[in-house]
Amino acid sequence: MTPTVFDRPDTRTEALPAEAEWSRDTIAALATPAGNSALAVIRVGGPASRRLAAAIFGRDAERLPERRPVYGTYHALAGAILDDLVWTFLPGPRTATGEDTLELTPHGNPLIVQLILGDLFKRGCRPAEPGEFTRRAFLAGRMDLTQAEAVMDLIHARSERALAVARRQLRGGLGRAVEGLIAELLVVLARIEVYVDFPDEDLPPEDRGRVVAALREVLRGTNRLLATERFGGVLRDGVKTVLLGAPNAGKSSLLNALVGRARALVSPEPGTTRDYLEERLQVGSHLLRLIDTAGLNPAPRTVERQGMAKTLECLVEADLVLWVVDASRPVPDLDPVYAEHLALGKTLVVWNKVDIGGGPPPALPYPVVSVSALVGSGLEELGREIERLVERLAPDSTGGEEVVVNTRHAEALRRAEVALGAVLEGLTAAPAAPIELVSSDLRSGLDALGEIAGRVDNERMLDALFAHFCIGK
Ligand SMILES: Nc1nc2c(ncn2[C@@H]2O[C@H](COP(=O)(O)OP(=O)(O)OP(=O)(O)O)[C@@H](O)[C@H]2O)c(=O)[nH]1
Ligand SMILES: [Mg+2]
Repeated sequence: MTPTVFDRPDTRTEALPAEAEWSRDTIAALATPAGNSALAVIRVGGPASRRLAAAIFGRDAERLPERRPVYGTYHALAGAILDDLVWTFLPGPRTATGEDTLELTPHGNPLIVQLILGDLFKRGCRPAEPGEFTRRAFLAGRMDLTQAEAVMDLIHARSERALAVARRQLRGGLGRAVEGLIAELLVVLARIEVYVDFPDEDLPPEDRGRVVAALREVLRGTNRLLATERFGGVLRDGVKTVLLGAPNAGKSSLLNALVGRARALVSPEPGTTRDYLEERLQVGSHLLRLIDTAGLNPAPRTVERQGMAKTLECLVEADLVLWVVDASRPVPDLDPVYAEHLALGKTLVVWNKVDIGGGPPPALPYPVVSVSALVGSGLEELGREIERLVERLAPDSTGGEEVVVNTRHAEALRRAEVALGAVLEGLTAAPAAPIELVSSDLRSGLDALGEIAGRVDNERMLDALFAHFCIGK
């Protein structure tokens, strides 16, 4: 018996009619920040866009200039002139949302913007919800959910590296990776489903072998994706970098030297920094959250002890540790409580005070960079070394384009993993689990993966997701 290829219906298209009903109104919003600026951008989207453009600019709706900017005068419904501006009419379906779209670029005065928006609402537009334009693009099948999320990542990215990853995701990198796994699982499902209707027949050994091998492959794939979650956090929030070391080693001086101003208190007295403090800075293509901490005193007083407890909290969550060591003094022993968090791939020794320092850097298992926080020497080298280490936190992108998952994707991947693990167990147990059970677990795994790209129609999930967007996007 040859298994037939089982093709799941695409729930996206099934969901469309109802959604189209919901999105039939024409929406309008300011797409640029509120405030005074040279120009502002107002976006109008929906079926009334053509009629609106014609009415506002006194044109024939059937002979509207399309896809090119036109200079015109905005006439409000009441007859007043609101601004001279450039407008562009984009007929659907070849637009971001698939709908007719009108873009207005008035002067960037909040009053003008308010008057124009007020007029548009009087003419029957509705204020757009946050992310509603992108949501319409998603519902129109213009992009999958990972791409919609990438739009927001692109807007909020705070480092070049985060931008690059968002751009790749917008191009569909992550979507393709997940679709690849789904395609493999569909073949597996097809092989299994054939036997659901024939309860007396068991899965032949060669089929079972192939199915098990394919499942293991998919599980490896989900694992690879899950391993990128941490780097996703690094891209989103910055690299949590902790300055660690003995009192007076020069941690605060180094923070100041790196951020280029006297942010932290510095003094020859040990124990100056009591509470940790954080500063953001760009290093190469990365954003660093640099955290200065209380020095590690082997014999601390009460307040110092409290400070050191906070240091430990920071250390546990650190992506990167800069262990600052005073070069003019013997290398201090690190308390094992702290030392155990200095993992090899994420620790850098900063051999500070080389301007007065004695010998060469000691032989330590970590890379060492010689600097003088006071004079400002060695900082470029330190930056390069930091960048090299951060890049090592990036997931291994061999064998394909780099993709990075966010918390929502990871949560779905973990559910897929559990379901597929159950499938594997069911197939390899003796006696094997009933094929209906195996197939039902497999479908749960497929559903979980489908959620990543938004194949599953889940109104509440979409509401929650798009609520984080900006209005006008
Ligand atoms: N010569 C020299 N002195 C330095 C250098 N870096 C820091 N110092 C001095 O070392 C002393 C301590 O510097 P801090 O930056 O306060 O050291 P810290 O590690 O933050 O110390 P705590 O906050 O007490 O843990 C100050 O007097 C600094 O001026 C350096 O590169 N060369
Ligand atoms: Mg300090």
